[in-house]
Amino acid sequence: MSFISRGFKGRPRDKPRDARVPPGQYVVHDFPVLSAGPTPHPSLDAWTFSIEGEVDTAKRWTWAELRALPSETVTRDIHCVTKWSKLDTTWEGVSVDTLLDGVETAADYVMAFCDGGYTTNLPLEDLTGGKAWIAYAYDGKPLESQHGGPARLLVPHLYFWKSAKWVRGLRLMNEDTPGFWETYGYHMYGDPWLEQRYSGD
Ligand SMILES: Nc1nc2c(c(=O)[nH]1)N[C@H]1C(S)=C(S)[C@@H](COP(=O)(O)O)O[C@H]1N2
Ligand SMILES: [Mo]
Repeated sequence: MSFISRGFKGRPRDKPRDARVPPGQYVVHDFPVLSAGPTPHPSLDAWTFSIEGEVDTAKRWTWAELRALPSETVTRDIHCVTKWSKLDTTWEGVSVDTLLDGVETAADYVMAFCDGGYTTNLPLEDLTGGKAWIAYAYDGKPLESQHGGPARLLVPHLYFWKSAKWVRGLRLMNEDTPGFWETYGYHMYGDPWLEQRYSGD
């Protein structure tokens, strides 16, 4: 063991590369596209983002309203279940905390829903506390359609299938109900550090 250990102190980003790549993953430098169906091209005039389901009062934003909310720029590593990881991806969007501000709910789970019908389920806790965003820019440019533009969910601490592209809202639920890939056997939670790829992992 070396006397000066790089991994010993500092923020997670200062970790050596290997320590940032979850087990079974390899690093890519391109940005692969993984979509279960065709890429939707919704009109921004009709676009809305909703918070609905088990909430006292549902909330809804137009595109202009969403863009007017305070945004954050974040740089995170992303991890696809098909084993590619991409380090230091930079996104801009609205924190889910901002959208949930003032929302009263007893629900513990969320179904993200999208144009095109894709869904994915997550614990509400994984979308709060500065861990998730509705992202509309990537690398300083509007998010490309193929990567989920106009806006996608970004939940980088879980496998990337939880980061729903073309997201249109969050439905709060009392029970954890499987979304699209979860119905086909993907893990209900999807922690890349625990290799929770498929149900039973
Ligand atoms: N609406 C929607 N969101 C989706 C998907 C999809 O098929 N439809 N694929 C998921 C999967 S499996 C991955 S790995 C990422 C891929 O995002 P990318 O195409 O921007 O790399 O989006 C996730 N979000
Ligand atoms: Mo994926």
